[in-house]
Amino acid sequence: MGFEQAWLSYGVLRKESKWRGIERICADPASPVMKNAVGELQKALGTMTGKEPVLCSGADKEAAGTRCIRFRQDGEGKADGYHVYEESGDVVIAASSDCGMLYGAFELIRQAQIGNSPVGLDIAKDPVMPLRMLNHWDNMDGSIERGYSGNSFFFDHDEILVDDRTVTYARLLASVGINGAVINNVNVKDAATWLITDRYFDKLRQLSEIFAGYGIRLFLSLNYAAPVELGELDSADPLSEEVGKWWKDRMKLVFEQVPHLGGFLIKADSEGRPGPFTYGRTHADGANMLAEAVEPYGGLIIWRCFVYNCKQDWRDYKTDRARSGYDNFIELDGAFRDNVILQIKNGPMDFQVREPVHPLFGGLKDTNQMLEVQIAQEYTGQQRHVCYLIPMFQEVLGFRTYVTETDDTVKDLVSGKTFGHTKCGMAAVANTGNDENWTGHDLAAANLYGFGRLAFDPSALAEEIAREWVVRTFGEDEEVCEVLLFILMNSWRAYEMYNAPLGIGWMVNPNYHYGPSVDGYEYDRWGTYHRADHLGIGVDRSHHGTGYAGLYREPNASMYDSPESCPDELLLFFHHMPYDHKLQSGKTVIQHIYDTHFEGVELVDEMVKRFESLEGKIPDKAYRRMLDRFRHQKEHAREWRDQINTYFYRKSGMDDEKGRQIF
Ligand code: GCW
Repeated sequence: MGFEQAWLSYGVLRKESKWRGIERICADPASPVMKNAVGELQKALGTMTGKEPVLCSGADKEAAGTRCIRFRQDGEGKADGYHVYEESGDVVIAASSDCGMLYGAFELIRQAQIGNSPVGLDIAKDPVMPLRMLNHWDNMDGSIERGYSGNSFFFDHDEILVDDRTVTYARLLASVGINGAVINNVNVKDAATWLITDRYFDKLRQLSEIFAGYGIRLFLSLNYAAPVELGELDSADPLSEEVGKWWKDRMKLVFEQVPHLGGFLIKADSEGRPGPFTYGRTHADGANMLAEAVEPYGGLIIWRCFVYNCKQDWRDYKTDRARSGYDNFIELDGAFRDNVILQIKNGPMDFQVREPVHPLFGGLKDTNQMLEVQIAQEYTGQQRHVCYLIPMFQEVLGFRTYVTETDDTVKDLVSGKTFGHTKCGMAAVANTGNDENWTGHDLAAANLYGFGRLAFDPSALAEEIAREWVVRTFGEDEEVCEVLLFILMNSWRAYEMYNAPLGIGWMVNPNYHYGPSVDGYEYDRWGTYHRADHLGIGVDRSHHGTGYAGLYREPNASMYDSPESCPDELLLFFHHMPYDHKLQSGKTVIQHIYDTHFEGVELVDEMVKRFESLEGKIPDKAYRRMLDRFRHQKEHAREWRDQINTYFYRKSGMDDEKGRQIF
């Protein structure tokens, strides 16, 4: 299938643009990364100005008055940081590493695209998070778990694909500073277990070299039971000497064959995946054994904390899925080797439209940690509804954990500021596939773009990121920009309004997680209940209930523990409340449910109305694709509104004070 260039599809610059005067690039690119840095500038400026800058040697200073882009080695600079500035008409990219030079080159391209002049340019940036990763849930048969943009462009029929699309993918990632990618699903089964065997080494090496040329390290998801499933051992006990040796030998081979490999991501003892529990061992035992095996090659073991009992009884009010990540890992704080990173989802449940921040953030003190978010919109409209998630991620990053007196936010923790960790960062479950536009919904590309920008620089504002993405993708038309910004910036709020109310989550159809089903998960085994009856709704996670609120540090614990101080948006996550309880907003719970569901639909109607005014102003193909999705969203938002409102109207017997139609 063909593919588009997303935000790297360059438009023509205005006549008076000062970038037009840059006729040369002075460099002697030796490494693949430097070659790409130069090549990207040539390609971009060539397309934008209609005249490709000539490459001449860095030693070649005089070329009769023409302006150039130059590279300058900067011994002082932080790894992968850059400084781009104007110097007597020329533009200089200064960095201490090749990767910094590449990021600097993409910074220039960005500046040109968003209409800024090279004259007086002076921007210096260091990546704030050391690891900025995508996690693909791609299966080797070509399907994608929770994929909403077609099939995998990494795998098909158990083979690895390496082609033009791979290169464009790497360019897109590097252009926003992403420096790691896990290409296969964390649920490692069948052929994927064989990725660490000679069946796949050649293709993996090719792929990793393309990635490395763009400063991206290739990672793989690992099957914890590989020694058994590959038929070589009877056990995967992490404390068995034989098992340890098997992994050491295996990793020696893997890293010899795929030298650019960064390491492995592991989902163990989670949702039926194998792990150390089988042998009565801990997560630390399992992770440390693997970490020891990859340590000689500088490899990392990224171990997921998404561990919970998925065979719960809905009648059981004591077991709390929200607690389980914390309960499973907190005792192990300090027990992991230095090249292990724990990867923690943003919330304690599973990527709902609203959740509190995971209490392991601020719980753990002595362990490398990474934040996992999901830009694949599993629970946020599956890339058929628009839902720009960067504002949500920003709230998560800004959350104060109180683990220390200052520098205690999630952002501080995962950027290494709080405890001086260097192995940390942020990962996003990817939203890409082989659709022409990469992300199914054209507007979902803003999440891919935004994730990279945010991980590089978490202080960037969600709205600024969105504006930049719009301009880079659709050009500088003010009206287009205004309309798409309105849509993006209201989209998460709108989705939350017509979704499950007040932080309760989960009112979706089981398995595929799309569309409303209030009781879909209520009598199931997954630990995801709303506990609604005719008097009230919500899960008591206070000290009267599961005690989950107490897992936070003060003052967060007390704030969540009391319904008086718990923020409205999370009230039903933490408390079981009567329908006539008055929220801080002054509305009752039931009236809030009715109002937000009606207003959410109205907001979507407004978004769609404004979108329709863009016909003819954005490329027709993209317009049609989006229009299709917006029409569906409009209808589907009504389905959400009516199912939720009707359910609670029938349960509570309470009228809408505004007398609107509820069935
Ligand atoms: O939310 C759940 C998803 C699973 C996923 C799991 C996980 C990859 O529904 O599809 O498995 O989370 O994060 O491991």
